Amino acid sequence: MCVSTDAHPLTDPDAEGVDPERRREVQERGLRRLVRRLLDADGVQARRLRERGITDHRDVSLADLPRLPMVTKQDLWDHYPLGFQADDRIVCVHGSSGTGGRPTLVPYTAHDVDVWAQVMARALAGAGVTRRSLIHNAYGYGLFTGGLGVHHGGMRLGAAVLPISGGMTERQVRLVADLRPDVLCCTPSYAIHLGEALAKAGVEPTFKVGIFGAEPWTEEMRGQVEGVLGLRAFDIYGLSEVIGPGVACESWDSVGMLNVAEDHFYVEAVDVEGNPVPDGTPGELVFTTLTKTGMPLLRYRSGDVASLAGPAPGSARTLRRMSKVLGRRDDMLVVRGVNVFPSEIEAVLLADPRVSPHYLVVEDRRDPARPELRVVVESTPEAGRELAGALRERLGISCAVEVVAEGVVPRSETGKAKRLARWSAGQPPVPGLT
Ligand code: DLL
Repeated sequence: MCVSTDAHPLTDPDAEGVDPERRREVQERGLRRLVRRLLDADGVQARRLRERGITDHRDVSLADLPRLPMVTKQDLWDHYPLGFQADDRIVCVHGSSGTGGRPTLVPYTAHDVDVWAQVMARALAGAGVTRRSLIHNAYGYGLFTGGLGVHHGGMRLGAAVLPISGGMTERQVRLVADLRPDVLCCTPSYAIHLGEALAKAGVEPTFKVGIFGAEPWTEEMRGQVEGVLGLRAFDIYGLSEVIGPGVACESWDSVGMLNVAEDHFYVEAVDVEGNPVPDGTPGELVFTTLTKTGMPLLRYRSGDVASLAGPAPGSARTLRRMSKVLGRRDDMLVVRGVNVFPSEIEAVLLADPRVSPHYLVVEDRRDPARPELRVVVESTPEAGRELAGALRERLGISCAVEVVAEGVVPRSETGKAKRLARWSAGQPPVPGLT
């Protein structure tokens, strides 16, 4: 096994390292081909384009993008199951379980799977994975894109992939001891869980790097993951609608931001009205899939809030970068008129070493006239009192800190961690909360 820490090879120099002006030309051609595919498919997106007077792909340029129509998750739900499919050469379907049990399904052509393998191979290589690596892939395999996304990319890179998937932690501990993998891929919350299980079993972690995503996590959480597993933790971002993991990923030289694979996924950041925000200002990410064929999307509103920036100075990668995701637009809590992202709460909690990384933010709206923000932590009563002060200072509103015993906050062995519960009636989201 071998992780590369001192070289940061570009697996795709023509795409990752090209002069941005030249990339823009490639993107522009990609945009025109996309518009042609959409008009030919004659679906919802074609109708909206025609309504805006666009009947020929040669009419559009990148500069026109802000006035082109957008697609939302609601549109995908309204045309469930496969109303946005634009090609009949489908080889697989993935998706996300989504809120309210409504899945979003995404059909892929062989070409799309090839693009996916390519961007995932890039992402893994940027984090130091080599063809001599063994990847312990504990993202779930199935409809969820995490498991198979890493699988495709790892194999494309020539690394070995252990498709352990999520859950059955005892078996995972056993295989870490027996196979000594150097790369861990899973959600950041499962990384902590696995790290704790390894410590409990007296097994020394063997990982050099970890590539974690699929849920929001802060710099403080990164510190915890690196501490418990003794590895370097990288953030990877993606969403099923666009391709899955691999839309953007940190590399050794990306200075805390994620390189966007913008030759395939053109990114914009917009405000609530859909107007562009300047680099450095948080906005909702909007993606245009320049090369996808199975379910191509023009200006898909992701719901994820992050800021954009140019390439890292001095890096061989010339790609635009995105910050870590601050949260989802619809996860933003508005409590007594103040906007709060759960990630801001996490930053305060995990800055205190007495607090376990397992926590839950509860938006208690049982009395609609007096909504309350409550934070359930596993810690000491003394730390709980101090946290209440620190949270008031950071957020500008007071919230109740509820201290519970270790193990009370529900853990997720598979899937994404649940960090936010909205409580308007019925059973408490954590046992014992009144
Ligand atoms: O979560 C794809 C993925 C798998 C990404 C493995 C990274 C690693 P979905 O299930 O469709 O796809 O969920 C997409 O998850 O819109 C974000 O809200 C959230 N998300 C994904 N990665 C991150 C991240 C996969 N690194 C939704 N940070 C997205 C914060 C993330 N949120």
